[in-house]
Amino acid sequence: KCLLSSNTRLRPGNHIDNSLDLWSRTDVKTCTSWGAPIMWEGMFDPHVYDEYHKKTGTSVALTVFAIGRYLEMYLKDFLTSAEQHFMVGLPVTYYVFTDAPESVPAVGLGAGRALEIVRVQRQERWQDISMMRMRTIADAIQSRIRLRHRYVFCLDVDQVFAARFGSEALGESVALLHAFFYLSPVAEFTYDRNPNSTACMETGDFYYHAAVFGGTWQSVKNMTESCYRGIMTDKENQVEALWHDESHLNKYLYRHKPSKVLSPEYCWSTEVGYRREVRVHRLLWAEKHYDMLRT
Ligand code: 2GW
Ligand code: MN
Repeated sequence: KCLLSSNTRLRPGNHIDNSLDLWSRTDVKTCTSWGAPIMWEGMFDPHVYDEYHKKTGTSVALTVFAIGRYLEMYLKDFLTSAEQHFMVGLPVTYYVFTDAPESVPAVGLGAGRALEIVRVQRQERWQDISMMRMRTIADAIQSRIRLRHRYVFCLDVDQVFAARFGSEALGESVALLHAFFYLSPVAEFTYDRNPNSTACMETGDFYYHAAVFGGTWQSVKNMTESCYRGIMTDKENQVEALWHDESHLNKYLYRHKPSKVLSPEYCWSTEVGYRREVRVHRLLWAEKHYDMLRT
């Protein structure tokens, strides 16, 4: 029931050009109720976006955290695959936040691409490792990213790029549909429902996945600062949102609608099984080792 018909042909800046039918999807919803595009394979011309962003001198910061065992388990594949697929042809700087800078693997980088390591404290609880990212990202935007990059993307490290994750994903504020819930009704979304948490919400638009979010540095700064404030207020009240930072992100994005939404093609899980409308797997969840990690 969430499948809407549409014939949209997207241009950078979200200008819709209906003059030709070459770029369209009729099997999925391609536009939110507030007019933001939902990016599915087949509804945009990648070259048009790439040319636009090359011409306008777009530069992208990609933040990723690799703390404790996540460094040895995931970082190398994440970075190597990003070099193959993430914003290829544009200047990209990886900001790797880690408690073990000396263990960051050497990865060959393409022209215009750089990697910076930022040392961070390791938190005792894994929930805090995940939640503290909001604070750390906001600080890094303020101290360095905003001076050099127009756009910021913030990703989990436990995933691997498998196909183009390109400049069509850039926008003012960008959120991702969670692969488990993009067809589910609101009642099934795993929002925080505890009225004592600042992340509590009874209804919403979508269930967004915190493994990928981004936008201009200004909007990502607002997003992460606001989520961090919610997390800290909850701590003072001795509550923790159901899905930690992800619950706070969902609350923020309900109040501040994203200007662009990414289909689950941008972060797919093979656990979901085959879905005809998912034409490409651009980024895939890596295998979880909860038994080893969440102890
Ligand atoms: C996290 C959980 C359990 C044990 C360890 C960690 C952990 C996470 C860690 O030891 N080191 C570390 O660097 N992290 C970072 O936090 C890493 O970048 C990782 O991708 C991120 C989020 O943790 P992750 O990927 O294990 O959580 P998921 O895949 O279940 O993520 C969703 O829910 C999280 C909140 O519980 C976040 O919102 C995340 O963004 C969501 O994708
Ligand atoms: Mn993850």
